[in-house]
Amino acid sequence: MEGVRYASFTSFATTKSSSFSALSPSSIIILRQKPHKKALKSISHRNLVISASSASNSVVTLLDYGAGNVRSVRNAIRYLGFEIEDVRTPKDILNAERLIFPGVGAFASAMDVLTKTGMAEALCTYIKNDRPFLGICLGLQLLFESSEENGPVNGLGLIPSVVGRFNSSNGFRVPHIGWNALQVAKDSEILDDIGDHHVYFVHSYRAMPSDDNKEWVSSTCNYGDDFIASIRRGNAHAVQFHPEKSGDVGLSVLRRFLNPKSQGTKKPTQGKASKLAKRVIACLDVRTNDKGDLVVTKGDQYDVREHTKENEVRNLGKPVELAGQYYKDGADEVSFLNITGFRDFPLGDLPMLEVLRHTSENVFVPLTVGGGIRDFTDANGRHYSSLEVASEYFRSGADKISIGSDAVYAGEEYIKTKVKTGNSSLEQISRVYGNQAVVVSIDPRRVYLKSPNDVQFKTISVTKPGPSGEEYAWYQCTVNGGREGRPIGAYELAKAVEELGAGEILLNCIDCDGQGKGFDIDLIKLISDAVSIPVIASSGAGAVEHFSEVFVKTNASAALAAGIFHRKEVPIQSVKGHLLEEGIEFWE
Ligand code: 1PR
Repeated sequence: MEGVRYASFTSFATTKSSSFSALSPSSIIILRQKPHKKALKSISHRNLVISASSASNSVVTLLDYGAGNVRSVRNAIRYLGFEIEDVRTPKDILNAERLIFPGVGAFASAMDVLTKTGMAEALCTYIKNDRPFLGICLGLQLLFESSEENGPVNGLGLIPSVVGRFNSSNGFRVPHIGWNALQVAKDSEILDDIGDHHVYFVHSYRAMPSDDNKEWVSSTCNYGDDFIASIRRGNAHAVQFHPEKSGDVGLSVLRRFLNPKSQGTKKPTQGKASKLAKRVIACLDVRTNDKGDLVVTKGDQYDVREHTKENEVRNLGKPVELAGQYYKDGADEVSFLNITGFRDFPLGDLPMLEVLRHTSENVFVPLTVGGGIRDFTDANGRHYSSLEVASEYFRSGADKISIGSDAVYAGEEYIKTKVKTGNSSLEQISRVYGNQAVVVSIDPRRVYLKSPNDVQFKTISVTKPGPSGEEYAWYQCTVNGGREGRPIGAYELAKAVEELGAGEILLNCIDCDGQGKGFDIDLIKLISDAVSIPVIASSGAGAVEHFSEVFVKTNASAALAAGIFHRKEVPIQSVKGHLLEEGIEFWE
């Protein structure tokens, strides 16, 4: 994950891979069909395993230089039936049968560790000797001459060109997060199943195609500019996207690299470049119920208790099972919100970490987890920083973490002092893991006003007047699961957290939560026009039309729903089918 920064680059991973016999059966996966208007009901789902592949040698060498979470890559490799051996010395690189390099961290720190340990030289020799190599994300960028990321910083120098930052001045949101299609430039073999399917990107820096590097470029993608999505020369491959997070199509890329001989010769497919797809996200609010079980629950304007005599916590299923189901149904991402995290200590919440570990073994799209990310001192006086809490979530399989209450306090402080202290959870985590890994979850409540001058916060002229005919409203941020209103508006908070390093905003709305009457378009328009980072519209989805409405009327990058999916009222595939009919691009 390019842009992910880690505090310590000192040691190589020492984890030994689990034994091959314990692995899930290797598989060939049929790609999901593009939804067709006439065949929406029979859209095929993920993970249709049709036969086992058997590579002659099932060992993959993984270059994990200890800089962060490559758990998803490990999970995907194991899911495909391969055993992992970690690189410990440069010699392990030279002796590898096939090498995967999932680059994580910032360019400069990665180059520093590769150079100091002799891995840089070994990598160059290995690739020059045409040995099977697959670089992922930063693992692609490091092959280039240099990068502008905190630089210029020299790279491995194998491919001409400088890695630069996306230009956000032309309205494109940076980081580039989400599903995009590729323009396949030449036969790359590992991309043979991609065609028009989208793959998942998350990055702020990219290399551009030029005459100097054209013999390397196997595909490009367009996001404001055309940038290099993959390279191939002989047995050297590298991809800017994340195959381990791109669902079936991503697994097919990995499988074709790991076991090229098992494939028949296939004509390279010509993918057509297209816009960044709108994402559909399934959200699971989880908490422990009164019996002590971790359950998926769902609120009605944040009230998750049944209105019965027993007043039980609403129980809509088991977190790992439901997340797995949503992945199979085609969710572009899955989010877990530990909704009692604000009062319980999440690292004491081992079941939640277990949920992440188990989910990430079988769910190959991005996983976000939120709830309770803040500094904490336990009963024994041991202090845990928010960074430690987040790190534990990342180690357990999260790709992004989401901060609620703590981001509100940080935003208030920043607006008051205009000083970035660097100490807030938001700043610390984005500095170490990159801003693309940090989502801020905002829980606003609509407050109607007679006049826009009644508050010091940004107000809107509402589409539907309030209960007493009010024509204006502001959106007051809350903390602690909506229990406490704070003196800051959603607009002010969104702008502040963008400056503090948030990579994305999850925009809930307490008034609309669980109501099924549609997203709060006024709110989502207000916020998605105010910031240049992606905004996820949340709360209120009740029908497929609500998804197209929010994408047509606002600049939201993604739409999230919970209740309609949990209660099986609207399957994810119906949402996608509807978006297709409406001409709204989503991944396929
Ligand atoms: O403050 O950092 O500990 O984070 C707590 C997190 O838990 C926040 O992200 C906050 O939104 C969430 N949360 C806290 N209490 C509740 C609750 O429901 N009582 N859930 C809660 C909020 C909101 C949505 C929901 C959508 C879609 N859930 O994410 O899934 O509104 O629902 P719908 O499609 O059914 O309308 P911290």
